[in-house]
Amino acid sequence: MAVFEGTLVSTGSPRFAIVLGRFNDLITGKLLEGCQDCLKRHGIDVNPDGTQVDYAWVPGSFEIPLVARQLALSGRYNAIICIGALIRGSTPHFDYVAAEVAKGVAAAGFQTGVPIIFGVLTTDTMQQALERAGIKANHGWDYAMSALEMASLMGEIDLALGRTNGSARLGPGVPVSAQPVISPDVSAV
Ligand code: INI
Repeated sequence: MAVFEGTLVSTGSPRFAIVLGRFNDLITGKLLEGCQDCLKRHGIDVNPDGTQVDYAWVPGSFEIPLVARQLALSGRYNAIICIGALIRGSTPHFDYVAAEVAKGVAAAGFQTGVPIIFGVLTTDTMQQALERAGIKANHGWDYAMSALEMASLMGEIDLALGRTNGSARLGPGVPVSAQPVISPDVSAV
């Protein structure tokens, strides 16, 4: 029998997409910086003009699952990282959005077989969000680590099951236009 375990060292040239909510972009921008820092220090080229990371900005967390699923269906990515920041207000809005984004991100992963990382902060206050987006720690780093590990793990499992050639999980016939989905904001980061 086997033990499957992902590594954090990128073999081959894995591709990632990062889906980001603009809502509370003071927070999501900082999470993105942490995420990019981690990917870069693990040998990933995070340049939006490069070949390894594409970026998609959405209005708010509620829109994240749809775009993550669409990107996953392309067959182009080894993992997708979803970044959002939900901060509780004085109405139930937060709860509705939080529930849907969590379910939607999970469903997108199940439906497509692509690891989709849930990097949506849900906090009661802006202070709590700031603490998790750079003041005390930056969870963007953790999201990137999870993406690296899951991309590697899925490649390893595929290889063992004889599905594909492992690290190149995505075979030929990648259907998407080769153009990355880029918002102008990202190139300034
Ligand atoms: N979206 C967020 O990402 N964070 C929030 O805190 C938030 N709040 O509080 O309203 C939020 N709302 C917008 C929502 O995600 C959708 O973009 C909007 O409802 C349009 O569908």
